[in-house]
Formats: sequence, C-alpha cells, structure tokens
Amino acid sequence: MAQVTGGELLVRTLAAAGVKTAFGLHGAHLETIFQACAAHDIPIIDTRHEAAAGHAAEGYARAARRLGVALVTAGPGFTNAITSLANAYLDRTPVLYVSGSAALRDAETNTLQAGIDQVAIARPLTKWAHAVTLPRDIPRLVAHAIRIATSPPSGPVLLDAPMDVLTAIVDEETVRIPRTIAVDTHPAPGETAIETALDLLDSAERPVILAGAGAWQCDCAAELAEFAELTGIPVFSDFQAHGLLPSAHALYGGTLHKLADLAAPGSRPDVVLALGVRFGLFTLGASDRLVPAAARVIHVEIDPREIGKLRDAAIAIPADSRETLRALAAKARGRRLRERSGWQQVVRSAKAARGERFREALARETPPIHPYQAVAAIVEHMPAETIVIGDGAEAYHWMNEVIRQDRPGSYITHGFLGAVGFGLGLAIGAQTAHPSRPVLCLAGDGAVGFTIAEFDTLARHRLPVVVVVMNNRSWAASQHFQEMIGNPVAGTRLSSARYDQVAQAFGCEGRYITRIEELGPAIREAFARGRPACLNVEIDVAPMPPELALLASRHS
Ligand SMILES: Cc1ncc(C[n+]2csc(CCOP(=O)(O)OP(=O)(O)O)c2C)c(N)n1
Repeated sequence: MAQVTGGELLVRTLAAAGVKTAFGLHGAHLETIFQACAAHDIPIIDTRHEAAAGHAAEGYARAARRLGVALVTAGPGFTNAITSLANAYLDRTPVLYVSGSAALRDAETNTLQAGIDQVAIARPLTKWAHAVTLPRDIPRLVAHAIRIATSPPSGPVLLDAPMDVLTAIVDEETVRIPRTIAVDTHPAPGETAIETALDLLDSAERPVILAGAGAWQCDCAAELAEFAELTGIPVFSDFQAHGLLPSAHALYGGTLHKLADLAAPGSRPDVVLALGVRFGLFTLGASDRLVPAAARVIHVEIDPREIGKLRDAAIAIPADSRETLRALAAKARGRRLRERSGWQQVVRSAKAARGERFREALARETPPIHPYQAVAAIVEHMPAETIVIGDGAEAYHWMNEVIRQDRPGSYITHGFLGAVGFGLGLAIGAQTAHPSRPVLCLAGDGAVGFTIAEFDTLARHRLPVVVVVMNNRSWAASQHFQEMIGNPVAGTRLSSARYDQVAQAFGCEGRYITRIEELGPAIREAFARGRPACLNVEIDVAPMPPELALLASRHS
C-alpha cells in the first residue's frame, strides 16, 4: 500500500477543494506541506513576513471572491499573522489559515516555537479554530474548515497542525478525501416580505439602496443593476461593494459617506433598502448623519444577528441579497412604479457639488502636491480595470473621493479593523488572483513601512503591482487628530524617506515625484513597464479629507 504524510493529505484536500495558490512563509513545522504543494502544483507565494502572507490570502479571497489560504509556521509565524486573522474576521473574508505547531509528543517540554495555545488565541478571531491530532482526520477536518470559512456569513478559520501529525505516515487507501467540501448556500426571502418591501419602496418619496459587503459576497451585480433600473432608485455602496453597480451608472450615488451630502431639508432618504450592510463604522453607527433616524429600513442580511443590532428594521429579510433582488425584480416587473427623475436629480446634484469642493485643489500648479490632486491623477491615468488597494488612513480617504470602478471586487481597502499597513500584502494577493489585471496599491508613508520588505516578494514573484506612496512625512490621520483636539503634535511625524530607493534595492522600479505634472505620466509608464514599482509622491500634509472630518466629528 502507498504511504503518504499528513502534510500530503492536507494538500490533497486543498487540491480537491480547488485551491490553486497559497501564501506563506516557511518553517520546518510546515515542510511536508511545502513539499506536497510543490508536488501538486500549488504555488506558494512566499512572503517576507507572515502578516503579509495573511493579508495576501485576504487580498486573494477578496479579489477572486473565493477561499484564500495562508500557511504560517509554529509560534512567531502564527503570532505574526494575528492582525490578518482579526481583519478577515471583522470583514468576513473566507481564509483558511494553517498553522504549524510543535509535535504533540513534545507537549509541555519547553520546546522550540511552542508553549502557546494557538487555537485558544485564534478562537475569538475566527469562525472556527481546531488542532488536528490524528493524521487520518486531516482530510475530513480540512474540508470541514473550508465549509465553515465559505458558508455565509463567511470568515476565517484556523487549522492547527502539529508537526508529528503532518510528518506521520498513513496508508493512503485508509483515508478518503471528501468530495462535498463547500456547499453553495443562497437562502431565499419569504414571499410576504418581498411584497411588503416593494410596497414600502414604492410608497417612498426618496428611497435609496445601500449595497454592502454582503451584497458583493452574494455576487448580485446584474440583479442590482436590473432592480435599480426597474425602480429608478439611486444606489450607494460601502467599499467592498464598490463597483457592484458601475460607478459610471447614472443611478450610482457614491460610497456610504456621501449620504451626508443629502442633508438639505427635502433631500434626506426616507426608505432605505440595505443589502448586506452591517450598520456601524460605515454608516456612522446608528447616528442620523447618513441614514436618517426617520428613514424606514428594509434590512436584507444573511446574518440575522446583524438585523436590528443598531437600527430597527421596518422589514427584516434574513436572506441572500441576490435572491432577494431577483424576487423583488420579479414582483416589480408586473407593476407600474413611481417615476423618480426628480429624486435622481437631487442625488446627481449632490454628487456634482462634492467634486466642486476640490476645484481649487485641482488647479494648484506649484508644489506641494495637494493629496486630492494626487488621487485624481492616479484614477485618471491608471489603466482600465485596475484593481485599487487602499491603505494608509488619509490616503485611502482621499482615494474614496475619486475612486470609480466598473467591476466589483476592484477596490480593496479598510474594513472595521482599520489595520494600517496591510496594503502590500493585499496587493500581492489581488495580483496573484488576477495576473492580467493592473493592480495599484495606494499607501500612506506610515503604512508602507509595516511590511516594506514585500517589495522583495513583488520582485521575486514578478508581480507588477504599482505602489504609490502618499508621502506627507507624517502619520497624518494621527497628527491631524492631535491638532483637532488641540494637543501638541507628539510622536506622529515621519521623515522624508526614500521609499522609492528601498523598492529599487529590492529589484523594483522607483520614482520620486514632487510635481503634479510628473505623476500622470509616471503612472502610465509604470504600468506600461509591467514591473513592480514604487512611486514616492511628496504631498502636502495640511489638507484633511472630508470623510475623515465627518468621522472625527462623530467621535469628538
Ligand atoms: C496597525 C495600526 N497601527 C496604528 C493605527 C493607528 N493609526 C490610524 S491612522 C494612522 C496614521 C496612518 O499614517 P499613514 O499610513 O502615513 O497614512 P496617512 O494618514 O498619512 O494617509 C495610525 C498610525 C492603525 N490604524 N493601525
């Protein structure tokens, strides 16, 4: 009988689940897995820090809307990935983290990279965390882990694999690789809820649709466009759902914070169809600023625990957003619905007025570059279909002002954790998921430093990500926070470091940019070269993005 290792069984199960790539950083504990991945043609994108490996698995999962896999070794390999676990958990990103750990026979022997309970640490940061103890259990438990990670609401899982379980030899005929690994689940809404929801929407004067991450995860782009067009209701989205309705669509109003621009009397939404939205940070909690207190909410959300958590739901629909939109559209097609051109015009005017605020910034001719000028030039000159990663704090808030994407899953940025420094990792994952699409990573100068050695990963794996560093020589969101509350600036300034030269030293292209007219051509040239690049752009530290000011006003 042929004999295989536990590591081989683990990788056979990954292959059976359709896993094509993993991200990781080697350690002897993981050796059988690394060898088996090579044998099964599952490339491992090996990073320079486990934080980046974890974030790359998240970036892959989010760009490809499928499971990401991260391999981290025992002890410090695992602890280095904890921020990624937390980020994936709060964002509901389906990632399988496999951690190596000390051999079971070495329990409580003060051995290397051991002595911490990795499963206990991972448990509050995952949907499921478990240590495998019997080699023949590996396929069953890997399949179980993947099922949990990918079933809604999706999220990360950790499978801890002790070294002696991975190196143990098993007769392959005694073990079966499961075939039912992930199950497609799309719970449909109830008939009555659909009828009343459509009545409520049609009775509204100023209805809006809010598309959230849950809607994006349900893959409902076509259904969203159809329903919005049938009813004429404007659509706003959170960042994960950005591009679900193309930004160029006449009914797209912008990201959720732009609802603040509908503040004038007679222009506040009165009925909200919230699709896969989790009320909280991106709706300014339960506050009245974005979603008026008086507005009636139809909350469609796959996780019933989210319905009613911060906002009462006039109609609660614990179901899949795509199925719900299909059912709503089927009903709407047979009805004569209200004409909504007046309300659409209000939303369009608010959108246009927001752009006007930055007319002066755009006209600035001499350095320093205004951050709005920088992001506007990036969006104007990056190629079509570019996936944008948004890191930093003010940097990504500036990007939020101008980003326009016509495909879902093309703007990958902060969720509830607000983990500055994850951008290079996310970009590695997104570029791996879409080798032929351009990927741009926008980073703050603070953010890019967290995993700066990942320029080496980009170079070694020939991942042609263009990284733009918004260099304001500051942890600007922190500095501005200190200034806003009247404190002296302390510990929040950075130097004018040459991140472009660091990237060059790792084998990437590098450019240092101080004038706005250089930026557009530099973006075009960087993408044309098809090599990883760092554009280090000196920008003005003084301006503060309006979205951040809105958030700050809520917390002051
Ligand atoms: C890992 C992590 N550490 C610290 C913070 C707190 N923090 C929030 S914004 C910010 C400043 C970010 O600076 P930078 O990346 O340069 O972006 P900028 O605000 O200048 O655009 C910091 C340190 C955080 N969110 N995440």
